[in-house]
Amino acid sequence: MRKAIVLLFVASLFGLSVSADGTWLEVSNGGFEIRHPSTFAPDTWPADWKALNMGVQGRFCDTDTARTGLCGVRIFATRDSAQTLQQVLANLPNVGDTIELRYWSKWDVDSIGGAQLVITYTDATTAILNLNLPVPSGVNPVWTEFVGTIVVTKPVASVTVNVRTTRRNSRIWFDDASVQYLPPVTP
Ligand SMILES: [Ca+2]
Repeated sequence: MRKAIVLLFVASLFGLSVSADGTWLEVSNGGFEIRHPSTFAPDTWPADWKALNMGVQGRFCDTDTARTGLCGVRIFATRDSAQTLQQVLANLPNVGDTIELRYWSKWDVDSIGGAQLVITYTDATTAILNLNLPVPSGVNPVWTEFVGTIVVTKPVASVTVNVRTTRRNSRIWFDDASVQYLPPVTP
């Protein structure tokens, strides 16, 4: 029991997440608590996430962005195209597993976006789970949780998580993104 508590404490220190049953979740730095080691300015990007097509007005880790811990992330769209933080997951699920994607978000007026899970199978086909904000969304200043699941039907080559916004001048805040692989329930 004490070991579990220490593990939880260490995990929270490093921004990792542990599910209620103590298993490790698949997203690294899903709480956005760890800054990229090469960064030097206060508004640069979180570790383990790759910024794609990102405008300079995104914001990482300040009192404006955190739902839990000290940090979250805000994406400010400067173009009408997807602006994304992306992470390719290190572990792969098995055939028959259910993948559960969760994140928390709040957003500015007319934001379009959310989180997306992209599964690429070894036969080169893909399955995509989109957890988008309600549209038209208006303003939602309250942190809101989104949860979605998808079942793995074939051997998997890669799993990628994207958090993104796609409309110019929209702002979306993210925190506590997680992915869990849930094995089939045996009777
Ligand atoms: Ca956080």
